[in-house]
Amino acid sequence: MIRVSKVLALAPKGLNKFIVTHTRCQATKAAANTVKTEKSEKKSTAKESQSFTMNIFRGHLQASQIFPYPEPLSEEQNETLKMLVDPIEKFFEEINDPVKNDENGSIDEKTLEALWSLGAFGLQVPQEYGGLGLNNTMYARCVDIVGYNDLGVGITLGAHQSIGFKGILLVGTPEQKEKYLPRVCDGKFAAFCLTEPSCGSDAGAIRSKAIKSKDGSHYVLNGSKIWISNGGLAEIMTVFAQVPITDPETGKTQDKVTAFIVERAFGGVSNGPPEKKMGIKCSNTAEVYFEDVKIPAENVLGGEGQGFKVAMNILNNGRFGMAAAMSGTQRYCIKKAVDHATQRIQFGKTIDNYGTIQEKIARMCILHYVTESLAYMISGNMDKGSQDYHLEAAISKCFGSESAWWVCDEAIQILGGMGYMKDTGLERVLRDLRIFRIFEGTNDILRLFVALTGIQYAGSHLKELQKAFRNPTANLGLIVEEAAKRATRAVGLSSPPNFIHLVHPSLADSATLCAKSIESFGQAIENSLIKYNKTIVDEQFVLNRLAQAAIDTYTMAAVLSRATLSASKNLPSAQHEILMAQTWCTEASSRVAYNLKVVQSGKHLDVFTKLSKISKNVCEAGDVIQLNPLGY
Ligand code: MYA
Repeated sequence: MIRVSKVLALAPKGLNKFIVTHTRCQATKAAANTVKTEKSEKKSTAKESQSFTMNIFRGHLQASQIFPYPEPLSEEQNETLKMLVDPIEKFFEEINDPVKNDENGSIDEKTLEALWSLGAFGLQVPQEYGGLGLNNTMYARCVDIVGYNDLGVGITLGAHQSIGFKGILLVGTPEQKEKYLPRVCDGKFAAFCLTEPSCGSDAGAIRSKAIKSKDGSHYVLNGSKIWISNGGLAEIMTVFAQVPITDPETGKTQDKVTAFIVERAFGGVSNGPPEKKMGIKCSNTAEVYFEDVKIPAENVLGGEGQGFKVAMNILNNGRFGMAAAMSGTQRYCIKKAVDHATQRIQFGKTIDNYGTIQEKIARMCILHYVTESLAYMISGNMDKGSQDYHLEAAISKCFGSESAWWVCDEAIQILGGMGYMKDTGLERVLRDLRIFRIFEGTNDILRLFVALTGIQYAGSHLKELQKAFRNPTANLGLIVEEAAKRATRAVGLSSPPNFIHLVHPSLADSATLCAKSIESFGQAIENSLIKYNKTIVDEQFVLNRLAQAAIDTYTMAAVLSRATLSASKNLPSAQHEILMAQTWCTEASSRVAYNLKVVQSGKHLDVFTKLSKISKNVCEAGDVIQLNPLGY
């Protein structure tokens, strides 16, 4: 169960009173003018975030990570990347065989060796440690190619560097980097060992335990992990375990998750056989066991008791890579579908002439465009030093994995019977894709994460308002600003956060739709907070729809930014991109409006109650309730 640990406590009554009083008595224009002069007085204690998504929970537009669309590569970096793209593509054309990998359930030595010698296992490791030193954008481009060609190989690469040793890169000490990074670039596989039978989505529920020796020189680790990608291959692992830690002030001892760098060579590390899976079969997935493993104290990663944060950091940091891979996979599926649709003649015409197929192809291409825009927007922002990208990264993982699933499914539909045949290649991709909605944080958990983190942010702002009312003279600016906002909203004169000046003129209407979504989203969040207060954390039917509205709103902003950049550069694809962005914004904004209506309408809330009851009935019975119409 997700907890929102920070206080969401609001004063709904106080807030309501405030809304009523101020909407009645304020002249909107005068109030708005006062806001401008008083703004400087505003004292904010809530942590301000640069994240677009976080801010829409307050109904604010924070465009600094949206406009302009990031272009973080220098000329030199572009050149380096181009030199790398060719050999990677050549590797997939000439050496790697995804069909053979899938059938064998492994990648042969020659293929792995080719990947090691390309430097593909150390893409982001600084050159001083033997890696290629790529930034996130360059990494995204490489992963995009991998996703196009072979997701199983992608997982072998990704489990190694996106999560396996990422902790060392992010929070390792200079000594840890010095010792381990050269090895993980030179033939030693890494793995990320978090999941246990008792700990899937609930990452804090780890049972593996590490006890510190009396002299403090080492820890002894016992426990086991399941479904570890590269678990049977890894020599170096990031392992999470509970460590009993005594608070020097209270003397109380508590288990706290701690991250360790564990070498197989320490002894006591073993693994089970490779798991038999639906897809990504060539990647190795295994249980890993730790029996009295002696870990030197200097192998604690990120500080004793800091393991949960280290794990979240690693996962947050790598999620954009998933979107980049999913973008490549979608491109592969689209290519297959288009090749077929433009050649297959039915009823006297190639099938791409029919509206049904046209709608499928257009929607596939738009989903791909959105996914690609997210992946490179997030990696670009990270490269520019952004720290506030967690919600966006989670969104990109959900969006990319769901889009890829849908795009692959539609590609199979376009190919008809041919799509269902193994030889066409889409059947393998569909199997490979299924796990992407599950691992690295299930999409369901990530949606709740997005909704609750955003709500917490909005809640902290409302709490600040509540505080401001206790001392109105000292907080006049904040109060007047809020009053003006509410007053204009109440009389229907509110102006949504306007950003048409940031987009290409042909996208002005789409930007207005996005802006309206931001405004009504902020309002819906506030209403939900006032209605549910702290119990919002238990309203998952509502939270999922709020998360969906956040996803739609962020994706609108991302494509508006990218299409604007393409238009400003006069790219040959600009008009096509504008078409896709316009179409996406029209449909996404309608979905936002619908989802926000749903969470605020009694009729729909009643549907949630009914759905919950249906599920409870069935779960109590352990099976569907009704007999079939024949009664036996
Ligand atoms: S690896 C295993 C994947 N497992 C997961 O991802 C676990 C999912 N669970 C979670 O993320 C958390 O437990 C949730 C937190 C979200 C449920 N960022 O009380 P809390 C802070 C930053 O709410 P919980 C795999 O699958 C929070 O603010 N901070 O915690 C390998 C609070 O802070 P404070 C966060 O109830 C697959 C504290 O933590 C985050 O447990 C192989 C406690 O919060 C966050 N996200 O709920 C893939 N969450 O104490 C290969 C919480 O300060 C890779 N917090 O208030 C391939 C990739 C490359 C692709 C290549 C292919 C070609």
